[in-house]
Amino acid sequence: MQTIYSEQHKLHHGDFELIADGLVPVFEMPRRAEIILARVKAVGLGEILAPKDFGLEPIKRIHSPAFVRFLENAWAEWAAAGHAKHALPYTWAVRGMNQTREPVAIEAKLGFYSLDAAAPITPTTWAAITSSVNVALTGAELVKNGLSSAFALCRPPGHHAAADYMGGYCFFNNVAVAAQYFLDNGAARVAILDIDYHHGNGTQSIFYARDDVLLVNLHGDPSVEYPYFLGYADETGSGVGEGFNINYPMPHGISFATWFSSLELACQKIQAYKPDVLLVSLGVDTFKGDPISKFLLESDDYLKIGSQIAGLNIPTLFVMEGGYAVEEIGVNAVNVLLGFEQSS
Ligand code: Q9C
Ligand code: ZN
Repeated sequence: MQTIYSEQHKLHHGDFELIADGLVPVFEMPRRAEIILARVKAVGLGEILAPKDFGLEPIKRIHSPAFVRFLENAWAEWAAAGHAKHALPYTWAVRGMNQTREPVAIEAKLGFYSLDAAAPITPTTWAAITSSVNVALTGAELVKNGLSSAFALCRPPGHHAAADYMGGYCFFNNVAVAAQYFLDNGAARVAILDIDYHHGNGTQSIFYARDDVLLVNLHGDPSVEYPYFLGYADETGSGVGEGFNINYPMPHGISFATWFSSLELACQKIQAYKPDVLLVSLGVDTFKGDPISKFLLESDDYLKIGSQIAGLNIPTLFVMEGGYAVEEIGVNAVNVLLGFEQSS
């Protein structure tokens, strides 16, 4: 399997994120991608390619022009306002406040375009987030042109980002942009399987009213787990999209066997949909050693996940999402790919 990777990811390295304990050093760091790349090389997974530059048009198929403009200009506006530390939001438009009028002050724009304070903007974040989308799009192009699989080693991740908000370490929704690219280049139906520990709220909100994308999410129960405000089982899609969004929320501490039975159900739904292509939002924060998560998967379990996905026999693009047990992230992520290869 070929891996698409760009060194540009290193240009995004926030200093702090806000969690219950206050501002803490970021969990989503450059070393994550470096460890995964090292493991790809160590096991000889396949060729490693640099991304092509697809420009902003494919991004604007998913993200609003105003949000793209915000991200492009955010650091310059933040610096011009006299701030030197990395930009984080701190005020949000909740029920009853104006959620549609873009404010002028950059401090307010940050809240207007975000879900939380876990996506710091640095002077070079823009270069990293555009390169991460290009990594996903380059993988999509390879699969569109006939490869049976590819691994987009995206960083920063994307599945918490919606059409017009960032959050949860995500800025652009890499998997959503890649899915749209397939649809714009000949695919009639695509499926997205999101196995990151956290619900992919951004991807869900982007495709919620559509029937050309089947989205299946396996994740921690949002009543007790981030992102808290989306990801329940009764969210099944709207309008023509009714039935094309499927959530499998699961409680903290569930066994791999129970988690895997949800994966089997997910694969049945995907099989029945007969997609032209499958995209996997590949998070390995389901690992027992993950510092911010509460599932208990072990490294060998990831081989079985890859094998199960291979059983679908659909051209597959893996898109990297979360995973914060940094020393083990390479073994865990690449085990999914090895399990896939061994059963293909
Ligand atoms: N105590 C991804 O995995 N903060 N994002 C959660 C937990 C945000 C995770 C706080 C977690 C975002 C792509
Ligand atoms: Zn996650």
